Amino acid sequence: MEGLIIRNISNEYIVKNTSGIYPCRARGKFRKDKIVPLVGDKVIFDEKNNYILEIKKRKNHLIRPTVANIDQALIVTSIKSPNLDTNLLDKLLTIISYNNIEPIICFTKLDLLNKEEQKEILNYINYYKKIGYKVVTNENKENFTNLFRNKITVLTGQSGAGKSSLLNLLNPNLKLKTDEISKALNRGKHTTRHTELYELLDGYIVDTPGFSQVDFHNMTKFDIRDNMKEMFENLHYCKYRDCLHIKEDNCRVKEMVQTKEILTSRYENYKNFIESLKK
Ligand SMILES: Nc1nc2c(ncn2[C@@H]2O[C@H](COP(=O)(O)OP(=O)(O)O)[C@@H](O)[C@H]2O)c(=O)[nH]1
Ligand SMILES: [Mg+2]
Ligand SMILES: [Zn+2]
Repeated sequence: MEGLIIRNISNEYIVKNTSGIYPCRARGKFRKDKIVPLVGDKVIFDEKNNYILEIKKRKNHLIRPTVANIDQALIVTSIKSPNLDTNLLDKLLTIISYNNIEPIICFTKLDLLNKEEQKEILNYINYYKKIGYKVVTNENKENFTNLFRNKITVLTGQSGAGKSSLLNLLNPNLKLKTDEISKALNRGKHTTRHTELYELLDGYIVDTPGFSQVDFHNMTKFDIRDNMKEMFENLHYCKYRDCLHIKEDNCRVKEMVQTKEILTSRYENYKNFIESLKK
């Protein structure tokens, strides 16, 4: 049978499909070949002897948390308290795209804005939509209908952004703690860390936030350019085919920054990311 590994504790793998839930072990052959099945793996298994026989080809895998085949990452982004951090948002968007994961931005705390701030923030929200990112807000549950269906989603975003609150909104049975202090107090107790997928709105959510340490790893400046939508999509209008949009003449991106068609903060963050590689 085919199934999905939804949980792993030491050498036991919980495999799930439409017929049920099966605790399985990995075949000895995997250990010999140094292959470790991961939560998120699609597998073929022997349901009578409870053995995983084969692991399907992975489309990606994360190290922390250790999960395979992540479809999308929900970047929970607070716009006030903590204030909107476009540098972190743009960095996450870039790194997540580079990992073949579709990023989705979820803006939170819109209710804390006054009229003037609302206008300013709407400008950002609309910009990210316009350049083609999926954008939602946590203002109501309906915004998430179908968003998770048949997908594996990992949550990310700075602490205090509203990740736990969002999950509680989407599934009140979860009753996750929403204040950081109690989380910090609990940390010491859970010595055996394990990753789990849990069901939410006809899909799966990874139980641990991802991308908590964000750096560009072994990405090149071209990887950064090609994983920021407008830096990549306008490249073919630039004079040079390998234009990095920095010192080159006849650069379409730089023109668009001048005319404000590209958000200043996006371009500044882009330059800052490229610069940070040199260190
Ligand atoms: N006003 C307002 N507060 C929020 C919203 N979302 C979360 N919070 C609050 O922000 C704090 C941090 O939220 P939490 O879910 O623990 O953030 P996490 O660290 O990302 O899991 C909590 O006090 C929440 O009640 C929102 O949309 N509006
Ligand atoms: Mg939390
Ligand atoms: Zn250019």
